[in-house]
Amino acid sequence: MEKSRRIYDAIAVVAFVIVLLAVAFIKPTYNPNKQAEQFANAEGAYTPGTYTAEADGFGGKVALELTIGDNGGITNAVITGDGETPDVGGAAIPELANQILAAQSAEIDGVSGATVTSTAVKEALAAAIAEAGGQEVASGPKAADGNLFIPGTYTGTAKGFGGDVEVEVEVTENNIESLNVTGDHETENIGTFAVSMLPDKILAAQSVNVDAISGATVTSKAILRALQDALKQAGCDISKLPEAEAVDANAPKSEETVDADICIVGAGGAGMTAAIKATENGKKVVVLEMMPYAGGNTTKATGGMNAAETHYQKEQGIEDSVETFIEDTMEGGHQINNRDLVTIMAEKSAAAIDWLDSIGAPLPKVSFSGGATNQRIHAPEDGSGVGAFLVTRFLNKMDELGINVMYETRATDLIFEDGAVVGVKAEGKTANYTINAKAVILATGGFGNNQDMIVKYRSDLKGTVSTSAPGAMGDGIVMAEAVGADLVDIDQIQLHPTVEQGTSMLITESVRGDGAILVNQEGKRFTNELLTRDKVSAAELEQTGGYAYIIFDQRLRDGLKAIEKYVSTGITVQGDTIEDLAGQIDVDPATLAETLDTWNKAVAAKKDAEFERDTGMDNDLSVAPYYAIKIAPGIHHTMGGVKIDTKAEVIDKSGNAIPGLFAAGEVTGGVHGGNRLGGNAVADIVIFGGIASDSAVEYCDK
Ligand code: MEZ
Repeated sequence: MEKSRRIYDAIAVVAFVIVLLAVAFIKPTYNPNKQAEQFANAEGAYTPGTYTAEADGFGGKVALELTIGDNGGITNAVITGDGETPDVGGAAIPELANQILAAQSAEIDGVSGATVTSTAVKEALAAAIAEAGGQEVASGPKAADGNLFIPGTYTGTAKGFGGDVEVEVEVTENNIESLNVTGDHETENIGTFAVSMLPDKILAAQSVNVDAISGATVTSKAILRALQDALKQAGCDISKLPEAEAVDANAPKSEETVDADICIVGAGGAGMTAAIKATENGKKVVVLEMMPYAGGNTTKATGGMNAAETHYQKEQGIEDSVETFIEDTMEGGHQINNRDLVTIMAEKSAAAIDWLDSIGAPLPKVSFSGGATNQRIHAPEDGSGVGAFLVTRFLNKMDELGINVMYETRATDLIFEDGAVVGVKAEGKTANYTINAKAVILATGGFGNNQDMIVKYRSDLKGTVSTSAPGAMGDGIVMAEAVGADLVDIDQIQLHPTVEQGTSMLITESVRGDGAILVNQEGKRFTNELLTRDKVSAAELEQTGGYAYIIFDQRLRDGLKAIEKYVSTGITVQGDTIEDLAGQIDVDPATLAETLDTWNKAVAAKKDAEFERDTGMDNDLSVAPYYAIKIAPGIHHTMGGVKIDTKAEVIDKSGNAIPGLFAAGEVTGGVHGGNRLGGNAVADIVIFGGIASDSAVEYCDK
């Protein structure tokens, strides 16, 4: 008896210890059914069933199938997004599904570095939950019967492209009276257009059911989500708001004719420069723009504009010469550039900087960019992105001159009669246009956003992310070819080495020009960071995983306003110490600390024994906090295009100028050869935009 009691006691002690160990060591597993059960007990459960919704992701539609169990909680979330970048958005999908199950609501955090995919999932989730009779509506305030809203002013927020977007809406019982949208971190001249254009569409529709502003989808959708948030607070049942007006794609369009001296196709930097100059020279211009806003790829330009022998360089004691500019550009372009075009660009560059001064667009900050022997890239004083800065000023000047831009009007064909171009055919939303013009300037940009053309000319780049604006569809190249234009270097497509892959955001070369370094996943530098882009991109692709981190410090951030955008977009990792930063990016802390130490010594000695970098070494990286952005190469510039001569006349396959047809900017080939130098795109658009304009004016006067 005594013996069996002792055995009992021993078994009890062992069992107790096992239970204790189990409690201490077995991690509680996440149980969606349990969560759903808890949720079902909350007021206003979802309606059981399966709900599907989709939204635009990075590479196509992202679809969500949400299952609400019998108990009213979310029991399953299946996300598909075959077009998402595999290592970024694609990799984030399982985590996003887990977040939905854990949150049991539309409030998920998203995955940092996969912003676009996360935004799409959030959007689809909000729609699916709204359809499932989300608890927010059921348990929130309710407008009186027969009314849409509880009168008052309400504020809603949602995550946009660069940070929070806020909507303040004033409503009466059944009307949206006014709307105030703020989105200070949205991309200037892209997202900011949605901020200024969408409120009118919303007021006209009296609904959240309006189309996004094309090309500014992320910001548009954030505005609509923030509006929904505010209207729900106003007791609105969103499903009662007017549906979007059905657009009849087959509705007949009117046929309109417009007469002009010069028709400019494309309102990017080259087109706007040409329009301003031609108008100042007394010509009637019509500008066609396929997007709902101007700017094109110029809006995306960040670093600056190359120019030699400028008054800014002279005032700052920077020695440079037109000859060095030419040689750097030829060398960077693998000597296949058209030397005559390069020469005229370099020769006219200082005057172009003066012209920008004259229209209130000064670029006084001069620094280094890849492949440049001297400090030559000119940027706005505070280091903000050059493109948005110029587009704003070009638009102001065009307003002042009364230049008419026909937005959302896509040129389809050149009108070619008796061997000369005499106009353009275009399609608008409600009308087809015949633009009769004495001369036409093609300024349609490159084809970096047209996957079919990328694959046609460079199948190896299929699926590569692109920094190009949505309008970079190559239309000008196709139209010019149809009237016999010759093409040059059409397979020369530039990869920019520092592109954040989740957002396709370009991390400007100026970050390296101002002193940043690149390290691989092993925490080591692997190249001279300021070699030409083709070389740096190639070196990156050889590293583990084909990516790298760009590393900089607080001093560098303070001197370059463009960086604020990267921080507000959430793609930047910040560490109080180098070791802290290393831990966050999963790099060995001691190795990263040693890399920074070696680099700082090289900066002090002005000698980089490892990779012979000799530019962008004015400051070391020693002021905490420290920053990293994970980057890899992305398509940035299509260097080939329509063949032109030094008068920007388009050349046909027999080597003759096509009468009446001129071209400038990324639609052309020959200026940049096999690799464009950073800062030469803005030089190209301003200088050749001006040349095309002068030549077209002269042609009209003949
Ligand atoms: O000219 C460019 O493409 C450029 C300077 C880009 C950048 O890195 O900012």
